[in-house]
Amino acid sequence: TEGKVITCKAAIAWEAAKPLSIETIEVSPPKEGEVRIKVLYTGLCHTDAYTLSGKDPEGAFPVVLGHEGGGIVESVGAGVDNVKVGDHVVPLYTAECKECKFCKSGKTNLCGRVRATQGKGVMPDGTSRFRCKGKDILHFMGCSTFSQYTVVSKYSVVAVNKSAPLEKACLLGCGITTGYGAAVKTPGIEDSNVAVFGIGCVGLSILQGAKAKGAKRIIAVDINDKKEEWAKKFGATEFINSAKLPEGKSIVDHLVEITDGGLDFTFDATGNVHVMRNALEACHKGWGVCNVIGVAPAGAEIATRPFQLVTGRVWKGSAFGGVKGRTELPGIVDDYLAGTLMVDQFVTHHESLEGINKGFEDMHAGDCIRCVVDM
Ligand code: NAD
Ligand code: AHE
Ligand code: ZN
Repeated sequence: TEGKVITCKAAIAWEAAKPLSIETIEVSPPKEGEVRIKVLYTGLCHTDAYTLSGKDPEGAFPVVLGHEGGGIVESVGAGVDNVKVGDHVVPLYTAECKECKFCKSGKTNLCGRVRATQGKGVMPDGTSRFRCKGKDILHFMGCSTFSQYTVVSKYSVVAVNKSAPLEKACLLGCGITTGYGAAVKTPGIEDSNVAVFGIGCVGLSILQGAKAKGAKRIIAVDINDKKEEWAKKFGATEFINSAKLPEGKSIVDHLVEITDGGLDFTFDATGNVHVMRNALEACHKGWGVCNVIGVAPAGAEIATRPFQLVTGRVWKGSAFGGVKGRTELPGIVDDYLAGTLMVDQFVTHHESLEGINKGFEDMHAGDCIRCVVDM
């Protein structure tokens, strides 16, 4: 197949807010600096549903969505030396070129190399590798894992240990790494009080990371009672249903009261801007840090009284848990293999590619942490 167009199946989003269509798609060979991957499994992340809904300001159609995948390198273009044919790989929506201002700063995992074209849904040369029914189809987040074959930049892929089952390790391509990284990379979380808002795949992974770092008190907040059992399994010491507080009591007042002035660290993993405000305001005066991870719809903005910041609370955020994918993801996969990072437990639902729309329905049902699609 090397050097040839591959014809395979993909789930295409022709337009916003419509179910995906399973289509026959043509996937061109990788050009210079590109890698073609046979995608074996993909997780369904809330962000795929968000972009499909039309609420993502960068959303463009028709597109092959999906960014939480695991697969095997089928072929590589000229100048690719970081992965080879047959490697087990995870595509990276947060690329790492190791050479740009961002990568060299030592201050961020964001990379400037391919982000502009990635946001436009094309490869770094400005064109697409996908065609269907005579039309070019856009890429998504530099990954497009809802196709049996995809093409990514060499900066957007990392090889991982072959003993890791890809049907589970695919979740390290987004949800688990995003939460776990956000917690374990937070300096000073040891010995602290932490609150996590939103107990989905991301929130559970934050709980797991906070526990691994030795946080003293880990409070999980959700509006779904079913999340209590999940939260405790992943390290929460307490669970609060913020929709069931006594009349007139806000979640901020309640948290500040039970923690003697507020939390050292809070995390938003809901994407709701009102929750982001609560997460900031529940921080301890003088030093509390709120990390925003959730993704909010186009047009939504966060607000608080500036006095909240004047008095020492910090609002920050992170993408992909602050993890540098090519440098650090293999180590996280090894943690999973060593049994120090729970991954298998996140998979609550399975679907075939044909059943992918059912997977999105499962996602909204309330008892789904992650659905993994067998491509
Ligand atoms: P999810 O839907 O599985 O989990 C969200 C949880 O939030 C659910 O348990 C829900 O009941 C809860 N929730 C909803 N409203 C709430 C409220 N008002 N108060 C408290 N809890 C509430 O989603 P997920 O896959 O875990 O993703 C969480 C968010 O993180 C999404 O917005 C997603 O787009 C985003 N995300 C961001 C990154 C990043 O790199 N920054 C990566 C992955 C996902
Ligand atoms: N494209 C949107 C925002 C979407 C967004 O924030 N994406 C997160 C990852 S979500 C993964 O499930 C992210 O990493 N953002 C940083 C980046 O560089 O994309 C918008 O508002 O335009
Ligand atoms: Zn995601």
